Amino acid sequence: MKIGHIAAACLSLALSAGAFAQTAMKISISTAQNSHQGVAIDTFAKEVAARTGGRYKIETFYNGSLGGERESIEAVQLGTQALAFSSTGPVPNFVPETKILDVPFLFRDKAHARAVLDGPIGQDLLGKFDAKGFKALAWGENGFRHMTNSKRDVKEPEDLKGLKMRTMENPVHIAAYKGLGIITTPMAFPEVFTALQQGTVDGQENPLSVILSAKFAQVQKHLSLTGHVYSPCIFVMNKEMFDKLGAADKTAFLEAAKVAVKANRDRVDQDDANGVKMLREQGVTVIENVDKPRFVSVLAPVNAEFEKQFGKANLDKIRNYK
Ligand code: EAX
Repeated sequence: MKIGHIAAACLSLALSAGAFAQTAMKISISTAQNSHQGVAIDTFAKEVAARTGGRYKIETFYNGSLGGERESIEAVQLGTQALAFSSTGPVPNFVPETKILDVPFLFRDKAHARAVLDGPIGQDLLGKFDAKGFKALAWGENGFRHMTNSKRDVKEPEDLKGLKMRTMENPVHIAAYKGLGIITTPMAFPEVFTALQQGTVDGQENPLSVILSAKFAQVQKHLSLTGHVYSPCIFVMNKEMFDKLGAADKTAFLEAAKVAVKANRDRVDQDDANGVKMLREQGVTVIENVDKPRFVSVLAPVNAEFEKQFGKANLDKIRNYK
């Protein structure tokens, strides 16, 4: 072989090695693969691979196998994990501005919440993550949260008095549930099933998507469709890792997150449509006619506190968003 041929062979080898160079990045969720969050990260992984010609491989982890949501977000901030898809439960501990989204009875329905998150208010909040070491790629969805317990039917707030319930590690939730007379026990999600099973807590609250995928029907006999708070999800990425991407790859990651959110929301809609029937078949008593106005009026003092903390004008901006 002539020198020129060897050089050409080396070059083509280098090029093909370059073409196959693959960067692996981890993403995690606390729910099962067969869930609205599993659909989100599976779709994201597929879309990133397709949009970067396989140069980025997103490795997916389910069921809190890399840690609970707070631990995952911490890992993303530190850069020991590239990405996470999480509810906003522990997020205010990192980006306090997001607290406002978890105020009870703030959103009328999912369409309202999605419009706010996809509009200027939500996009502005995504920008607040930058200063904390994150690139927030997109808002996703966990869903409207409902209460379950092992003790009794809950139709009005008075029925909650003295119930010991697991809450997320979210200061807004904790304040509100205390206002409803609940004995609050903040806990990371991977511990919840066992805590319910062993009776450490009587109940918990989560969207139907989570109640179904976590198989809570095995340990909770009463569900009330309280819809007391909308629970967003979010795609977060380590900021340095995002900043290192080329312009086209940045777009690929952002677009992949958008497609993933669509799949995620579609699955929440599907779970909301089928969940009650499925849970009844699994032996859960479902109270659909919850006295919501009563919940809102019992929460009035806590709400006044939130209006002071977040500004009534800011809350109204979300409430009245069209
Ligand atoms: O993100 O911690 C919770 O209750 C969350 O809703 C759940 O892990 C799904």
